[in-house]
Amino acid sequence: MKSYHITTLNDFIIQKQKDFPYAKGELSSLLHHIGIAAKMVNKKINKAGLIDIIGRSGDINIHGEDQQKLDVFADEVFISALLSSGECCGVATEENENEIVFSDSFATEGKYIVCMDPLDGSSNIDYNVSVGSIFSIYRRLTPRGEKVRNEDFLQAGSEQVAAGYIVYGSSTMLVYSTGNGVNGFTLDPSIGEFCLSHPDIKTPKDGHIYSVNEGNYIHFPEGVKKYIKFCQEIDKKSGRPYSSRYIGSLVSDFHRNLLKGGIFLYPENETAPIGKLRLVYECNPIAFIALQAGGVASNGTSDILEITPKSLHQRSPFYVGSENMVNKIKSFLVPTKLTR
Ligand code: AHM
Ligand code: MG
Repeated sequence: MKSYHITTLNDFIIQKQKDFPYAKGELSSLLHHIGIAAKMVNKKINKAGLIDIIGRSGDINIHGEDQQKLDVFADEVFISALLSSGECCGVATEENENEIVFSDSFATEGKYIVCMDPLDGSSNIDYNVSVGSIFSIYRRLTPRGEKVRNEDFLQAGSEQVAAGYIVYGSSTMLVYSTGNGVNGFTLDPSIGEFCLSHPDIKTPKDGHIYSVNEGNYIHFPEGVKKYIKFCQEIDKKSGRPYSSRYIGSLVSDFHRNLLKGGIFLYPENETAPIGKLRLVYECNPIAFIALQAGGVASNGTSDILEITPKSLHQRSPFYVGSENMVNKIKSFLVPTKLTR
């Protein structure tokens, strides 16, 4: 008989909770609420071409960039979902200069803080290109019952309890890890549920894809230029150079490379001297997923997860993906760093 069994995100979260006998379901509830918010954002993104939502909201965010209407919507939806979970006592997002501290008595008891990029790659929305949401969950440092402080949000990425992303692509997927492997769920729009589609994702040790904004080539450090030239040489095994693939949407570029094998790099360059991507809510959660899937993430000299952030919106160079590829670029970067 044909089996109709599916495992939904919620089934999976509950099954996993049973693996931890002392778990009280707080993290499960938080993940469940992130899943709900993701469905709301997904619905809005799907309608972006149909209703008058495409385009700029007219506001400039704290980084001086135009805010898209969907940026604002996604920010509000995720923050409300996290507040109503009752398990989260504060949130830091790309769209807000300072952390948002939940002050009602219910939320101040929450055990977790969340750092998020609610809608990454949003400049792509007008052109129907995939975008994503990225999240990172930490245990609070301040005692429960008190208001959380800035330092709660400035923990090294190695302290993450869970992290994940949603990619709003040709289908919508939620990928997350609680530190025990990586699992991916595809949204079935007919039933409105994320269904387990990619259990226990392992990224290939090696790959043939490099993802970088090559338009910045002349501004890159010498080591990065040399690595790009290396990628363009004939690979002995395949008989062809590596493939260059760059969407310009971190979640989508990373997701493809996670499944196929590859490297994503956003180095420091003359126009972005410390890199572009944000350590706390872009690099750290993506690095957590990469490591859980068997990959590597570095800023060129240090493991991303070992860096203690000094500020919420700190930027970092970012090299992430298949182990052999990231190690290869690091071997190009080291001598360059020493001589610069
Ligand atoms: P955003 O957070 O303002 O959307 O910017 C982050 C995005 C990433 O998704 C992507 O990897 C990168 O910026 C692309 O930058 P560039 O256009 O400089 O290549
Ligand atoms: Mg972003």
